[in-house]
Amino acid sequence: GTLKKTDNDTNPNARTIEILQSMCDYYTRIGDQWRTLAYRKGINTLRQQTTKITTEEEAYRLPNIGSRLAAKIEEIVTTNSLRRLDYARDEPLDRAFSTFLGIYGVGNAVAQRWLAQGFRTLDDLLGHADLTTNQRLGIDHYDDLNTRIPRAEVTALGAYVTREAALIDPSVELLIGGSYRRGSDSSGDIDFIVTKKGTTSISNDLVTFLEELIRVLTAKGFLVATLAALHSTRRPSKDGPGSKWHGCCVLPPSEYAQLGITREKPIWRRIDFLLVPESQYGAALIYFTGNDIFNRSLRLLASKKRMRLNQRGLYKEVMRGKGRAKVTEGELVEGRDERRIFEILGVKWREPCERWC
Ligand code: DCP
Ligand code: MG
Ligand code: MN
Repeated sequence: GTLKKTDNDTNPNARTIEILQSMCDYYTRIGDQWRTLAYRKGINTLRQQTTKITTEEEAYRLPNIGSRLAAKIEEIVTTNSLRRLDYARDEPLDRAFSTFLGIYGVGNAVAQRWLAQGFRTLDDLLGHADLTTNQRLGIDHYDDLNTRIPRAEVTALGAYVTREAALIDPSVELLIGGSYRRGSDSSGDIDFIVTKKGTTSISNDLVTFLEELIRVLTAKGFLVATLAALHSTRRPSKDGPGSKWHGCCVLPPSEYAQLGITREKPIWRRIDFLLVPESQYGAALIYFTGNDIFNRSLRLLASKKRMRLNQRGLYKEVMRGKGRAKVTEGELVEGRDERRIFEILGVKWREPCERWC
C-alpha cells in the first residue's frame, strides 16, 4: 500500500521526529546543506518505522542513519530533548543568524552582512538597516510567512483562485502542485501550475490571462503583495516571456468562518504561479510536485541513462564530457505526459504522495 508520510501523532517516533526536524530546520537556516540532507533522510526513515526506536544500536541498523544521528535519537528518547538544539537556541549569534534567515528571500550573504553590521534582532533591522521592499515585507509579516498553511486552508485558497480564473478564461487549467499535491497535511505555500490546451510555448494568451487574474485578485483584496512580478522573471532566451509570479494572499473573513476558524485579522500566505505550455506540462508537473530530493534523484537517474530531465522536458542523447558536463543539448523525447516520462526513464510510476524522497 501507499504510505502517506505526513506529520502525525500516531507515529511511535513522532516526538523524536519533531526534535530532529527542529535540528534540520536549524541546519537549513544556517545553510548547512550536507547536514540538512542527512537529517531529512534520517527523518524519512524514522517516519516509515512502525515501532518506537529507542536505542542507538537499533537506530544505526536502519537505512540512512549514521552513528551520530543514531546517538542523537537515543539522547532524545532518554532525555526528551537534544543538548545540541538547546545550545543552538542559546548562542546569541546563531540565534540572530537563524532569525534573519527566516526573513523571506534572505540568504546567507545578507544575514552575515547584517551580523557584521551589528544587527541582532528584527527591530534592529527595522530601525537601522537598509532594507529592500521585499525584506521589509518579510519582516512585517515574519510570523505569518513562517507559519505552515493547514491543508483545508490551501484547499479554500485554491478554490477561490480557481473560481476567479474560470470567470476570466474557462479553458485555462489550474492545479495546485508542491507539497499539497503530495498529500501533505500542511504547506509552506500554494504552488499553482497554470496551463492551456494546445499551447506549445508560453503564448501571449497565457501571459495575458495571468496578468488579468492577478489584477482581479488584487482588486478583490485577495492578493496583498507582489514578491516577484511576471516581467521581472523574463528570461527570453530560455523560458520565453516571464513565466512565474510570486506573492502573498489572504482568504476573505467569510471564508475563514466557513472553515470554522475565527481570526482577528487574516494571515498572509505565500502563493506562486507557474505558467506552463501544455507541451511541457508533464515535466513541469514532476518538477513542481517535488519534493526537491525526489527531483534530484530523477535527474541523476536521467543523466546516468544519457538523458536530461528539467522542468521543460526529458531530452535524450546528451553528450557529456568530464564530470558529467553537458556537451550538447539533446533532443526532446517527452514533455507533455508525466507518466510517459517515468516510463521512458524506466522507473515505476510513483503517485505524488509517494514522492517524499
Ligand atoms: N523545487 C525543486 N528544487 C528547489 C525548489 C523547488 O525541485 N530548490 C520544486 C520541488 C518542490 C516544488 O518545486 O516540491 C515547489 O517548491 P516549494 O518550495 O514550494 O516546496 P514544497 O511545495 O515541496 O514544500 P512547501 O510545503 O514547503 O511549500
Ligand atoms: Mg510549496
Ligand atoms: Mn513554492
